[in-house]
Amino acid sequence: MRAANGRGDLDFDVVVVGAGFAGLYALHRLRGLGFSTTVIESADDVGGTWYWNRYPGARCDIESIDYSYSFDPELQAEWQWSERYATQPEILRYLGHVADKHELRRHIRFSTRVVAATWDDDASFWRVRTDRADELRCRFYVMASGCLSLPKTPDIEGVGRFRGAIYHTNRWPHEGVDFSGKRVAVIGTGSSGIQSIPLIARQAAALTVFQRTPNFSRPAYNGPVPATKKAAFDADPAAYRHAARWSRAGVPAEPSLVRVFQVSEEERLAKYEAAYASGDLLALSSTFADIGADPRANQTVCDFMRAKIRSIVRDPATAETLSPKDHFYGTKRPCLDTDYFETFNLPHVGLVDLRKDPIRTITETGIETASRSFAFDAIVFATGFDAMTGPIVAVDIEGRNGSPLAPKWAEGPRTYLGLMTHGFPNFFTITGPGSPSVLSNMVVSIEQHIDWLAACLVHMRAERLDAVEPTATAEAGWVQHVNDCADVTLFPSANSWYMGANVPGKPRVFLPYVGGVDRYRKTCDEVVSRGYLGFAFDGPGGARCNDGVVNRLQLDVSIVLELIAGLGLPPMETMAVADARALLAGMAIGRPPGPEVSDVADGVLDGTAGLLAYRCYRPASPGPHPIVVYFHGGGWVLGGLDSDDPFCRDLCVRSESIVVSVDYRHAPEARFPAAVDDGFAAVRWIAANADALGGDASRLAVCGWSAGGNIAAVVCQMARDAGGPRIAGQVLVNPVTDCDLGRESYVANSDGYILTTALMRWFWDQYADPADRTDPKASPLRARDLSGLPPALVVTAEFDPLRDDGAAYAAAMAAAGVDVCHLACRGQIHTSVTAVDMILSAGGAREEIGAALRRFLAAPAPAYGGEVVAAMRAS
Ligand code: N01
Repeated sequence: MRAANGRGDLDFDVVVVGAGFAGLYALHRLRGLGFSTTVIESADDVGGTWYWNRYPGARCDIESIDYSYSFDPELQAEWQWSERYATQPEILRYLGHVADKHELRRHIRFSTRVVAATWDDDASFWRVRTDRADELRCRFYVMASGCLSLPKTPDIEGVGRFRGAIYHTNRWPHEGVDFSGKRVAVIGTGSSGIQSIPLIARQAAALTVFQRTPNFSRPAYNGPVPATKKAAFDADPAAYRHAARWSRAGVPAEPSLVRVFQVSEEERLAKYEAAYASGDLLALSSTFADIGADPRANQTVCDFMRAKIRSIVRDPATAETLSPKDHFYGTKRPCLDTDYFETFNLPHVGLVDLRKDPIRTITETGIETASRSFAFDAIVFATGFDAMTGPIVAVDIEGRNGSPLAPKWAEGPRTYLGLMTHGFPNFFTITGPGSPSVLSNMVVSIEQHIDWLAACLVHMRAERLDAVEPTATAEAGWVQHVNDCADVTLFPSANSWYMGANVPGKPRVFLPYVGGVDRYRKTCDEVVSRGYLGFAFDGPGGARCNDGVVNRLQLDVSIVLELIAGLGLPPMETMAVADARALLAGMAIGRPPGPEVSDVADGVLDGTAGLLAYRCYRPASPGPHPIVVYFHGGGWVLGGLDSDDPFCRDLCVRSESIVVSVDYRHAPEARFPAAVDDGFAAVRWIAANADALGGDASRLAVCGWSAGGNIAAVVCQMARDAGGPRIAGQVLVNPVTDCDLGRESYVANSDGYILTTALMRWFWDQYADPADRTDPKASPLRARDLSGLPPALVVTAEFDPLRDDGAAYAAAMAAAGVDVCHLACRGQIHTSVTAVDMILSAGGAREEIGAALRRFLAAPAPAYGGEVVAAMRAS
């Protein structure tokens, strides 16, 4: 057979591995577009995961209306699901029906396994070898081999010795198993164990469940397809599918913007009860916006779920054993069940806690734990999979220059968009690592990937291109982005298969992309609209590459920017000053309040032209404490004691210092140099009155953000020139250090990141006459001498017009011999660091700031925030 695309004698344009949901759709779609395509499948029929996982109770846990193809309107209309959550046989029938309807089977090589795939660099094609000793040459090699298709080898001693029957949930006998009258062991309590245990218990004479980690599970409340769901779908299937494609998890749902502690406990519990009663897998984790990221918020769900377990399981000790305590809700995949916990009330069902009584060995007749010996007729392994990367690296794949894939991924998968990997042209992974995949409704993600792939192939055919490959830059950027996104969530804290933690020796890397189906789809579309950003093409049509990195902003920063853009606010610089101040104050309403501190007291101090208000935050530990004098941001025009209150609390806790926030006079009412003169007067007053504040004047630092950073920098210069007070350190967060608005960052980041270049110009106009702006008290970068200044931490943000201001000042101070640390925050904007508990990805920067202040002030490190995570990890 001659391929339709490109040069050379190819057998196929495309070889696809796997005939599950992904392989079947890929085959249909690509053939429909005129690409000669074959599928290689190791099973003897279609179905993929639904072919293999035939254990009792196997069914989907995303509602069947959602967990089904959208590409064929006729199929949607003709196929009616019999249950809300269809059983494995029904889903398998569905896939068989799809294969028949679209005449796919004759293009599938069943009972054939791909063992190797090698890229031929000279001819730009893949040689795909199978266990039938044949070789297929194809332009494109697509692994649609599933994320959970390679069973984990049970790492338990003595498996081979057992003389009874052994079953694996993921390789269940087609003829079924009758456990009647049998003594049965089940090892493993993930989704497969939790679905099968109640049904095995119904048959078996005795069932013993061997549990290593208890899992969060709740009732599926399965039954007929809910009328409301069906009505929503039938009313407009296309609109319904569109909503799914642009949703967070591939199922239509509105994300919550409310945080757990914004509502009363009563309201919170009512929401949890409603989510629990819904029988919807995704409902509970999406009740509040911060469940996936905030340990304390998540604990409320864990507590709720543990109470449910206690209310079902009659024996308190058994209930305790079944209650998950070592991971946050959702960080290991939660389950939906039918009578799972109820099963442990049955007299013939026992539970062994392997944490307390580990398996020593499997014997000829049963299982021996540290303290007991059990006899069984059958052992069921529900021990899971080598997820996501396992099925891919199981094939011997060699890319450019004969480089194998497995070593490249030895420290964790490296992909661009979860679709491709550098050095392996024309090799695609459907729902591969680095894509939403297992965190989403798989069918939606599968269709999205295949549609993207199909469009890419059509593009290449039109442009006469033979080879496509992501660049090293694009891939490195994506890997970073995937990790950055995971790091603001609680996922990395769990020993889950998402982290590769279930397979001994597998690197601990979060495998899927947590940014959401909608954001991911937007990203993939953006890559195409930017000329296939980050992909290099080659072929008779020429070589081309628009190299670059997509999604350079941190995930939570993007979300905040989108929310703000959605408000449609007018630019501040077009407003009257009073209106701009009111707007800023209004935007602070409802934000997270910041951590609790021991004491907050307002007072007044002597400024240069009268009294100034201040707010003093005290830590809980006994004093006297070091003191941090803080100057808020707001372009010398906006802000006050309230505007930066959460950040001051955060500073107080992290630095274990008294923080005194000073309400210096604002422009335009009090123009330059009122703000800096007030700042210096405040530092003098605070140093002189340190005792009364409970502080230690000999350990005093300054900190400021934005225009406040400008004031802090100038105050350090003034104190140096005046011979005191002695300032032990300065922390300048995104400071204004110069009046030159022509720096590169003012151009590159002029708009779109909250602080704009136009707004900075407006601030300067309010604050200082042009003639005054070059005064070092306005532009501290212009000071003739920067030597002798206190040690400094300068924090800058990548997407801030002021980025180069801070960088230039850090460099100039360092050149003058000052001890300077410059912390450049990747993917952050001007407002990130001060957005406490909102921009979680800036938490590391806040910790660095606390550490710098402790260093300057020689205070010991405090316990902060992550202690719940630490406790979880320790347990
Ligand atoms: O596998 P798992 P699964 N000794 O890895 C335990 C999807 N799925 O097949 O947690 C003792 O979740 C292991 O213990 P621990 C779904 O995405 C969906 O159940 O590692 N125990 C764990 O309890 C799911 O998440 C559905 O400490 C050992 C269990 O075995 C994914 O597939 C249905 C052990 C394995 O749980 C995997 O689920 C089924 C040992 N040596 C699956 N090794 C739907 O409803 C492992 N364990 C759609």
